Amino acid sequence: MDLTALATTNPDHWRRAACIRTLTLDAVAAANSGHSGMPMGMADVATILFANHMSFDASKPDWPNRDRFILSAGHGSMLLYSLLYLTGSPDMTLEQVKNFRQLGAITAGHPEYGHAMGIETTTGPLGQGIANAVGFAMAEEFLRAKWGKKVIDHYTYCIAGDGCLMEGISQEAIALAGRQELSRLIVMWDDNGITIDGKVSIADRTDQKARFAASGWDVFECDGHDPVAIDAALTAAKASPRPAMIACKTHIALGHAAQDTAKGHGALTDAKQLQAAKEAYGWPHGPFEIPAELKSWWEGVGAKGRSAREEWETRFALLSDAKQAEFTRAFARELPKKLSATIKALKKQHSEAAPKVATRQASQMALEVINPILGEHLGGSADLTGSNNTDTAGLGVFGPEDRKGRHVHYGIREHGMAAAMNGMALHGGVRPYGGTFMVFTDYARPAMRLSSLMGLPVTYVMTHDSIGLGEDGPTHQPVEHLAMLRATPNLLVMRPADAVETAEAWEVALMQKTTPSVLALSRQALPTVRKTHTPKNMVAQGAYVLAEAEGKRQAILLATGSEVAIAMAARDLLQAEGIGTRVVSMPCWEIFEETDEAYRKRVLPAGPVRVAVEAAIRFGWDRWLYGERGKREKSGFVGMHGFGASAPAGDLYTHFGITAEAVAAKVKSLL
Ligand SMILES: Cc1ncc(C[n+]2csc(CCOP(=O)(O)OP(=O)(O)O)c2C)c(N)n1
Ligand SMILES: [Mg+2]
Repeated sequence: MDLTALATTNPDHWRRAACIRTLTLDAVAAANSGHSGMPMGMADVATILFANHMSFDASKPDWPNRDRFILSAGHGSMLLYSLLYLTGSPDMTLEQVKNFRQLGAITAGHPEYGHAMGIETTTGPLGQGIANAVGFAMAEEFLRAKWGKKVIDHYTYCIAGDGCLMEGISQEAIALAGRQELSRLIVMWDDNGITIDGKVSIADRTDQKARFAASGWDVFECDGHDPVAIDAALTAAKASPRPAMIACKTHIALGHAAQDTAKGHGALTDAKQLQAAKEAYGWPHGPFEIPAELKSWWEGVGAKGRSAREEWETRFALLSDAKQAEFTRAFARELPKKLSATIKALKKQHSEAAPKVATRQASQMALEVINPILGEHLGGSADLTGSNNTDTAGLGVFGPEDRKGRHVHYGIREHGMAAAMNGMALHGGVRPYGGTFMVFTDYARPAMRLSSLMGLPVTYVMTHDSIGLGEDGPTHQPVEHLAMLRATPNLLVMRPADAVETAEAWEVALMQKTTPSVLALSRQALPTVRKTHTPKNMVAQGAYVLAEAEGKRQAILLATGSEVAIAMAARDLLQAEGIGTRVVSMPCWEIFEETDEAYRKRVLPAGPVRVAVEAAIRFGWDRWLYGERGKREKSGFVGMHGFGASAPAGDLYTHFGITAEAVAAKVKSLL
């Protein structure tokens, strides 16, 4: 690589890009950890992208119509932090850059959503960012159709590395984007041929350009260090009617002794080599020092979009008051006022009619009344629409054929769906929900974890939530998934017992602004257990007394979802023998845990025998059986102890001993 040629052909550009390279070197050296090579290799691409193409206003990083920039190769976080600092983003001070990777700094090892405006998503788990970007671009298409070009009209740019493209999730994302013809999505691939273990070729020989093309993308390429070529590729990519991938041929750790080697991937901290690299850049300045004229040029880049932003604000102000309020409401994740009354009316109807329906069907009944009111609700399913019951009347199919459609055919791509929903929620103005079988939360898990970590109100409609799904057998029957989901911080796991609780669970999910929800829903029909209407949302209590003991309270049965009806039947058996039995429905542990002690004490008083019943493994139940004033020797569990089996649901419940009789017997053995 002839650095002198690079430096002399476009000297101004060279010095601008060197700002990113040297800040990266200095920050990584100060932290004595981090990843230098990626930002050093992609500095030229990022400089041209921000200077010539990105529409944004650094002084207002949350402007809704800004272009989005997603650094999927999150280990290269110093690229993003440098750009935010240089362009003058208010949160990103030089002090923060100097505190790279330190406790409390917003410059975390990998970019974390919420640490600073301008960090559009949390990246680090490779491949997530590019899949988020697909969701951003889908949200943009939807909102452009809904609000018109004057309100929403922007690009989504993404930098992805070799690692992002090797991860399986990238295939789901790329294929989805191709089918969706997301012409405003532009992915810049950092084609440096290097990963941690060495050359990419030791593990991969994929023709990435052919791969993208095969999925319906337009593919461009450029020398990732030639500003003119980069600019031309970006211009062409923007004009393309399909999603665009630009293969940017780069040198990892450009200008450093570790250039083009795996060593260049990580922390380049050797002082002499660092100095030599700076000399190669023609950079005589001290650590973290950006010469004033360069800083001011970069701040000019940050201010370039100000007029566009102000013009947007003027256009926005011309919308009717109602439209402005509606837009602002949706972006603030507020619910329409009518929603609560609508849910109450549905609950009342269910309590009176007492339908015997699967909760997946009850979920659809709830969506039928929610979706007409909640215009930003964008649903979908990973090829199980008819099973997950995520579609509602007149919703329409979202796609290039109809950008106002509100149900997405994600294809058999659970992981890609979850990551795309994260992107939609991050974009704002959209409330995503998506369905698959509960057992396939495994396939979506890395993105679901990020919903929780980022605090995104995504709703996961997970149907077929136990052995109750029957004949599809143990591959499809979740047993450990509730425990796994309940172990995840900042995730509401709701397992409603009937149509009433399902309507309440939907309301609870929609009330969240910074917490994702999983609705664990049954395939099999369940009787209505809430036959008396209460305007109060009982799922919002987490757990509650569904049926009180008659006579002296000797037992408390704790159950969720489909097993609540079993607990109720067990109560009948026990009461018939004069054993006073209370049934507590526990649709959402996380909320119950958060409610005040006095309420929890009322629901779970000390003394009686406690038996929990849930068609899943026991893990986690001890919290409610022994904790909360319970006693080990007076508690029991009726549920699964291993994987399920293939048979009709009723036979399975008998086979695995999850029956009213078994519950009653367990109680009696403990009395
Ligand atoms: C899902 C996931 N697996 C593994 C890692 C650890 N990791 C971080 S960077 C990296 C190599 C990435 O290679 P590439 O994208 O080519 O980045 P470059 O070395 O070019 O900077 C790996 C394995 C990760 N961050 N995420
Ligand atoms: Mg690489």
